[in-house]
Amino acid sequence: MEKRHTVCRLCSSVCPIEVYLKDGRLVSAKRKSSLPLEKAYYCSKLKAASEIVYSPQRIKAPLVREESGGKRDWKEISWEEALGIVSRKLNTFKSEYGPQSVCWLRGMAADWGAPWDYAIRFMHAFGSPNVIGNGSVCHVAREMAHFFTYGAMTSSDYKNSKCIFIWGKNDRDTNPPAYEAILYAKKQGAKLIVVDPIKTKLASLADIWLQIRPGCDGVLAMSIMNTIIEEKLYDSNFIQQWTLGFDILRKSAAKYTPENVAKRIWLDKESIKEAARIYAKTKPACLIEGNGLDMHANVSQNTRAVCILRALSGNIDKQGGDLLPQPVPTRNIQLKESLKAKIEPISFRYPLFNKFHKTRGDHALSSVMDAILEEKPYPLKALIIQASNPVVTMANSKRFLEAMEKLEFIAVIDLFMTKTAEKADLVLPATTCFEKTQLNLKAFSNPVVLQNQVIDWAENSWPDWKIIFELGKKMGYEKEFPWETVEEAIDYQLEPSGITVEMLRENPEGIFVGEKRYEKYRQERFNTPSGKIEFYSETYKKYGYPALPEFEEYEEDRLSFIQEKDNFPFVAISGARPNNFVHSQFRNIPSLLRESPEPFVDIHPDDAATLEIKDGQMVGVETPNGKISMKAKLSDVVHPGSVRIAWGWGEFDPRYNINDLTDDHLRDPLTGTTSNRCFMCNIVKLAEHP
Ligand SMILES: Nc1nc2c(c(=O)[nH]1)N[C@H]1C(S)=C(S)[C@@H](COP(=O)(O)OP(=O)(O)OC[C@H]3O[C@@H](n4cnc5c(=O)[nH]c(N)nc54)[C@H](O)[C@@H]3O)O[C@H]1N2
Ligand SMILES: Nc1nc2c(c(=O)[nH]1)N[C@H]1C(S)=C(S)[C@@H](COP(=O)(O)OP(=O)(O)OC[C@H]3O[C@@H](n4cnc5c(=O)[nH]c(N)nc54)[C@H](O)[C@@H]3O)O[C@H]1N2
Ligand code: SF4
Ligand SMILES: [Mo]
Repeated sequence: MEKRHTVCRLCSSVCPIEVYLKDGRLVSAKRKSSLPLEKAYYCSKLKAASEIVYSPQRIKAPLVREESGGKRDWKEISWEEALGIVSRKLNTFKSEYGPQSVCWLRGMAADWGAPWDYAIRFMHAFGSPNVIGNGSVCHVAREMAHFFTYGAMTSSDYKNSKCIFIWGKNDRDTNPPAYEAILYAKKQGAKLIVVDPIKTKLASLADIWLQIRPGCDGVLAMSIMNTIIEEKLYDSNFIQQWTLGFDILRKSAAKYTPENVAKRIWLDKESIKEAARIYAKTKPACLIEGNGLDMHANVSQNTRAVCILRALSGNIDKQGGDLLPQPVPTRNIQLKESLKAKIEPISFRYPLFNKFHKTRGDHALSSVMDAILEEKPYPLKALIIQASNPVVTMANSKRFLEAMEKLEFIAVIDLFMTKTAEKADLVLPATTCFEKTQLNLKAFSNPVVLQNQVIDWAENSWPDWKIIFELGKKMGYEKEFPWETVEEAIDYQLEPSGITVEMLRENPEGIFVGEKRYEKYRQERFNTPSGKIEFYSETYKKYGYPALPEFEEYEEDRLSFIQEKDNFPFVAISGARPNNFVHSQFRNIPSLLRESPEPFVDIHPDDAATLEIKDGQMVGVETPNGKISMKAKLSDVVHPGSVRIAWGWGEFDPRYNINDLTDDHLRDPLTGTTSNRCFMCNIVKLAEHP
C-alpha cells in the first residue's frame, strides 16, 4: 500500500497523520503520536476517514433549487452554470443595494483558519466588508483577552511543565496531541489542577478538581489571585519590571477572598487556596483555558481575569510555561485596503472585537441575524455560507431560520445536505480535508506544517480554494485570483518566510523558521500599548469596559433566562464533544453513530429523585425560547442544580436541537458572544418522544 504524509483536519487538533492508499483510494489513516504505539490516542473519526470520504451521502455535483407545480426540488448543474448563478446574483445585489448587502458566513469547523483569507479577499474584491466567522462563540473572543493582557495568545508547553492548570478544556476528547502531552508530563511528576463543572476524565486524574458553578470563572480567578497576593507568592521583580497596574489589581483582588466567594461559586475555600498555592509555588507552570470559558455572555471579563492570573504567575514565555507565539512572516492577502468607500461591517456594534487583530477578521456571529432582521446598519439580501451549519450551531436557531426566510439568495458550500443546506437556493459541493492542500491557522506561527492533498476530488466536488478562486475569476477578479493551483497561492502568501510548498512537502513534520526562543519580551517587549503586561487596560476603558475585570454583580445574573429562574430553575450546560463527533457532524457516518447512537441529558441522581425521573426516561428540556426532548441519564458527573444537554444532535433530529433553547439577546458587550454554553432551563417528565 502507498503511504502519504499530511495532517488531519476533521477537527481542530490538526494531527499529523499517515494515510494509506490502494489504487488511489484512501484505505486507512493513522495518527503520528509522541507516545509509543500501544499508548497512542485512538481517534474514531480518523478511523472512519474512508467512510467519511466515500459516504454515499456526499453531495456529488452543484445543486440548484427548482420550483415547479408548487414543488421544490434540486437539480444537478455544472460548475460553469453554478458559478454563473452566483456571479449574476451577486452583481445584481451589488448594483441594486450596494456590495455590503452580501455577507459571507464562515464556519470554524472545516478549515480552522488560513483559508479564511481567500473568502475575505474575494469579498473585499467584490466590495463588501461582511465576512463573519463564528469566533465570538469559539476561541476568538478568548483570544482578544490574551491580546489586551500580554499582546498575543499563549499556548502551553505541557511537556516541560511541572504544574498544568486546565481551565474549561477537555483535551482528552477535543485535542488528543495535547492530552498525550499532559499524560506525559504527569508521568514525569507534573501536578494537575482542573476547573470544570463536569467530572471529566481529566478532572478525575487531577490533584485538585474545582467543580465550579458554570460561568463564574472570573470570580474564581480573582479569588486565586487574592491568595497569591495575600500570601506574597508572586515574583515582585518581574511584576515591577514587566507589568502595569499591579496596585490596582491588588486592591481589586482584595474583595474576592476565598472566604467571601467560595460558596457563591459552589466551591470550598480551602481548595481555592490550595490550588493557588500549588500553581504559584510550582515552577514552571502553565495554564490553559478552553471553550468552557467561551459562549458565556461574560466571556471577556472571565477570560481577562484568567489571563491576568496567568501573567501574575510569571510563567509567560518560559520553558514549561505559557509560550508566546513566534509568528512566521507572511503576506497579508486579505485586500482590506481595496474596500472603496468606508462601509461599516454588519458587526459594527463590536468595533474593538473587529479590529484587535490584523488578520483574524470579524467574528460577532449573531450580527448576521441582527442585520437581516433589523436591517441595521443596512439590510442584507444574500448569504454565502461556507463550512458551517448555523441552523443547528447558532444560538437561537429559530431566529436564524426566520432570518433565512427573509433573504433573497442563499448559497451553501458543504459536503453534505445539512439542515442549513436544505434551506439554500444553491448548494456547492466541497471536498474533505484529504482531498485538498492548504495552510491552516497554526501555519502562521511556528512550525509551518502543510496539509497535503492525498486523494482525488470525489465526484464533481471542488476544494474550497478552487470554488473561491474560480468564482473570483468568473466575476472578473483575475488580478486578485491569478493562481491556477493552490500551491501557487500558498507560495505567494508564504514568500516573506522563505518557505515554499515544495520545502514543506519534503519536511512533513513542519519547518521552524528561525530559532526557538523563550522570554522574547526581554528584547521585543510585549505587544501591548505600554509594551508591558497590562493588568490594567486603558484600551478596555476607552471602549467603555472595566480596565480591570470587575464582578460586582453576581455571576449567575449573566445567565440567559435568570430573571425567570422560578420557572426555569436548572443551570443547563451545553454538552460534551465526544471524540466521534464534531459539532453537528458525523452522525450520518454509521460507525461513528454506533459509538453513541442517541443523545442524553445528564441529571444528578439527587435532582432526578426530587423530580421522580428514572434513568433512561424521556424528559423535556424547556426554556422561554423553546422545548426539546431527550432521554435522561442519571449521573454524578454534574453538580446538583445543573444538567448537561447533549450537543450537536439537531442535524440528526431537529427535536434534539439545543440551540432551539438558547438565547441570542444577552451578549458579551465587547464581542457579542451569546450564552450557548449555559442558561437556565426546566426539566419535565415525558411519557415518550413528542
Ligand atoms: N449550544 C451550543 N452552540 C454552539 C457550540 C456549543 O457547544 N453549544 N459550539 C460552538 C462552537 S465552539 C463552534 S466552533 C460552532 C461550530 O459551528 P459550525 O461551524 O456550524 O459547526 P459544524 O457543525 O462542525 O459544521 C461544519 C459544516 O462544515 C462542513 N464541512 C466539513 N468540512 C468541510 C470543508 O472542508 N469545506 C466545506 N465547505 N464544508 C465542510 C460540515 O459538513 C458541516 O456541515 O458552534 C458553536 N455553537
Ligand atoms: N471531538 C471533537 N473535538 C473537537 C470539537 C468537536 O466538536 N468534537 N470541536 C472543536 C472546537 S470548534 C473547539 S472550540 C474545541 C473546544 O474544545 P474544549 O476547549 O476542550 O471545549 P469543550 O469540550 O466544549 O469544553 C471544555 C470543558 O469546559 C467545561 N465547561 C463547561 N462550562 C464551563 C464553565 O462555565 N466553566 C468552566 N471552567 N468549564 C466549563 C466542559 O464541561 C468541558 O469539560 O474542540 C475542538 N475539537
Ligand atoms: S483528533 Fe482525530 S479527527 Fe481530530 S485532527 Fe486528530 S486525527 Fe483528525
Ligand atoms: Mo469552536
